[in-house]
Amino acid sequence: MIKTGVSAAWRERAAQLFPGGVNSPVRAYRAVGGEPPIIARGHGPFVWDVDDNRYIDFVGAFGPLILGHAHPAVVEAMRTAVEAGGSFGATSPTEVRLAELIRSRMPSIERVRFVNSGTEAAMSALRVARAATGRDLVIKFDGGYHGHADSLLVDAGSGVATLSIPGSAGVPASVAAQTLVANYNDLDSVAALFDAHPREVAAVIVEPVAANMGVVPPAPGFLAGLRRLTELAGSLLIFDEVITGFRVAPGGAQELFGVRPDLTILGKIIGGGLPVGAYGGRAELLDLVAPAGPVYQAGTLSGHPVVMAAGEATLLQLTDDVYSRLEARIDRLEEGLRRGGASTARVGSLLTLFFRDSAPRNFREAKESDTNAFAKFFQRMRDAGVLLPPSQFEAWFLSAAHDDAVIDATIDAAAG
Ligand code: KE4
Repeated sequence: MIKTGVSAAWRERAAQLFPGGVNSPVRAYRAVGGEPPIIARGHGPFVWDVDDNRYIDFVGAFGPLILGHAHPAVVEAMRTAVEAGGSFGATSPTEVRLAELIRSRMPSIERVRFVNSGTEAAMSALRVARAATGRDLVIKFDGGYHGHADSLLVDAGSGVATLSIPGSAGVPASVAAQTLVANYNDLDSVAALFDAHPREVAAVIVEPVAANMGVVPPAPGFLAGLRRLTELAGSLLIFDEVITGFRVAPGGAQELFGVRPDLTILGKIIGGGLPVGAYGGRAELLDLVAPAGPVYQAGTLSGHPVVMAAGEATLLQLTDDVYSRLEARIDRLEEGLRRGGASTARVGSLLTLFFRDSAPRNFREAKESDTNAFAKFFQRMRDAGVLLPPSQFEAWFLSAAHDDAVIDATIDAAAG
């Protein structure tokens, strides 16, 4: 039986301090109901709440913890950096080493700039694209999430030629109007926007594997089609690899699908669980960024040595053997879930179980999922000691610490 007394007291204090009692909306469990846990610690594939209830964790801090919680090599690297004095406001060897590691695995990234979140990385990449092309409009995809910068919090306008409307209170209509919304896996919807706005689009920004509508893989030819359309239009192609970077393959989705973007956004795994983001790409694009060029972007704690050390330690652990183990484990999990009749979608160690007759190909189809059925499933899994991301539209994040026993326990819990 789940104990909840201590958690309730912490939730009460948090409710007096934070909007909705949380520091990020999804954590409030509004999509699944029930009271969110207050997590005290994690180790390997497990987390414990303050009532000492143990859960098999598929949240994994929403993606960074591909090695699992408190991996000894990551903890040791962080400890060393902290004991050396954790922050200097100056270039340090760790950020140089991490950037070299990133470039060695993602050769499209000739230059990179570290920032402190995926949001910062996305907004900065758009600024570079607008400076490089002298154009204002950006195309994103319905259901694509790239952080909470104003210009990326928009909803599709009523028709192809119409401009977007704000997707959040506080986003000015004038800002939303600079963003156009296409349908994922639908190249015609992208071509139509380019036709309606010739020579006005600075960039297309896309999650090469959509993971914020649940996992929706790119249809065959979709990413190559975006590469072709952007080249024809003189626009840049931006891959948001905050989730897929170093997750779905050693070189991310751009390696897995063989499509080279002009700019890449990174986050999560490259910080080993600490606050991080990065944007990178062709040298002549990044050399537009201050102090090398006219695009201003700055950050007090960018390249923070402890963050860089955690990211470096994480990437160094991500060997071919670890990726093979992740593939074998997610295969086992997906096969087990499908035995129960579920619809699943997965790429690499990202997986979503959809309460829908078949896996969706875009956000409209994803929204047809039975979210009430998901919420009931979520609570049943939680009661069985398995913590899933609290939304039908999130990915399950497997780690290298999830062994066969943990996978089998998850399958048993799902079978009910
Ligand atoms: P942050 O600003 O949250 O570091 O990164 C924003 C971001 C950018 N791009 C993609 C593809 C992302 O998935 C994210 C953030 N991911 C969500 C989970 N789907 C973070 C969880 C949360 O918002 O609490």
